[in-house]
Amino acid sequence: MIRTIEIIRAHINLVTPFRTSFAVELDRDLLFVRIIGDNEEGWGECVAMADPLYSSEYVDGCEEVITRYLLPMIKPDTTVESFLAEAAHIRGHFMSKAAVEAALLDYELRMANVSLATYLGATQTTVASGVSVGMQSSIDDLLKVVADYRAEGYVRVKLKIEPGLDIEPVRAVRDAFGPDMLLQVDANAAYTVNDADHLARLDQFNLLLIEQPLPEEDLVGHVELSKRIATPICLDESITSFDVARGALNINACSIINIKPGRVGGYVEAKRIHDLCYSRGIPVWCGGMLETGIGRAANLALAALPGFTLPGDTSASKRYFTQDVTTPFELVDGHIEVPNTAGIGVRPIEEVLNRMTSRRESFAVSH
Ligand code: NPQ
Ligand code: MG
Repeated sequence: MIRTIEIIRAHINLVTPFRTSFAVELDRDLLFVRIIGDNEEGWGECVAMADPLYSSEYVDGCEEVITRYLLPMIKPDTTVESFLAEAAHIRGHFMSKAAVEAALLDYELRMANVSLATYLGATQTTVASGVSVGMQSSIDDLLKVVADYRAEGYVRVKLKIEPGLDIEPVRAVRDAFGPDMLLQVDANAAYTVNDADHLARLDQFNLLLIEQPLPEEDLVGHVELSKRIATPICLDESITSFDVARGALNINACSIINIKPGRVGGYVEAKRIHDLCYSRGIPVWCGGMLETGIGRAANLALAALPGFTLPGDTSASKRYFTQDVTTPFELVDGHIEVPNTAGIGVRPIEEVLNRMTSRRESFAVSH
């Protein structure tokens, strides 16, 4: 029986500033959900940023939604299934729902002694790892950073782009690392459909894909853009649910999807999107939100499903953090091992998490 739920707020520094078209991030504001039962506990990590710059969600807002609306739904005998049925009445707030779902999943699967990977239907024991490279202050710096990641073994490179910091950096990386390196770009919605001719200049670099060139709501703009550029369009921010994914595919707004469990309301919804794409031959890959080992472990389980045929942003812990909250995930031959013990397969290292923790609140669960 579930007895207590904790909300843990913490803070972790990034090893190096991460610049995207929407922000320069130096650190990460963390929110964990901890479900405590009689014999087990379960952990979930909320992926929301401190500010609503990637999407409308932000971590203080998530804490409000979780404590005000979602935690009261949890009773001693709540299951993932019963929680999802109730939480469906709350509109939106995908990242809040995903954090609670993840904790319930970990709790339930630990009690059943089943790994999240097995539960989701994983077919791979390791996952090919890509790296997301922030914008750098010069092309020389960019080439150095990419060279370091290549030396570490990352099998795919994703460059963050924005208007004016796109063609030349991509050209430089393509020239320096050759035609065979798997290379893609992510605009985080920094363009408009009027930039179609400009974006068509990226076609010459044989990119795997361009991720989210236009705003989240502009699905129809992506349809138009897809007719004017040859580079495959992959959606990230736009895909907030199974229904949106199906619609985007039906109208040809994208030919590839970046699946982030946090963005779509959880691992169950993420699996539904995977299954849809798999049945249609649409490649998917697992995105990242600078998760600690808690969220990273669960993402690896998802990324081990058969439809994840492109390397994801599931990088090693040290890409982002000097000291991860869990035992660090490491790259071996460009791959990361999928946890195979019960639940998400990892736990926070208590003293490490305590050092980072700013606040911990406890909620009693009753009928
Ligand atoms: C993306 N992630 O694919 C996101 C964007 C992103 C790995 O590129 C704090 C929290 C900082 C979430 C920076 C990658 C972030 C963040 C970037 C998400 O679009
Ligand atoms: Mg993205």
